[in-house]
Amino acid sequence: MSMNCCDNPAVNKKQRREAIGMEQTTLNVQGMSCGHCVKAVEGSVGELGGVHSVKVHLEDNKVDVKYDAAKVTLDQIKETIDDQGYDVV
Ligand SMILES: [Cu+2]
Repeated sequence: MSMNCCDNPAVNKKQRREAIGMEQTTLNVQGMSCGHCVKAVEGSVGELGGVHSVKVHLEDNKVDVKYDAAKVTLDQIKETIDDQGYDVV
């Protein structure tokens, strides 16, 4: 009888759960024009629980967000950007 000793089901299950929960999206955001805007958006969104990373592309009016969909919703992220005074298209 052979044992598959390296296949730890607990570890695999955890990895699978994390992979499923992590979402990546790119938002179109109007009104960002300088480094202050970048800091305002990245700072406020980055402070949300469940947001893994946020990156503003100023010249493209785009914001890349990686987040855990189990902890934060896309609507909450959009609302946070809106609260900073920018328009999510
Ligand atoms: Cu600015």
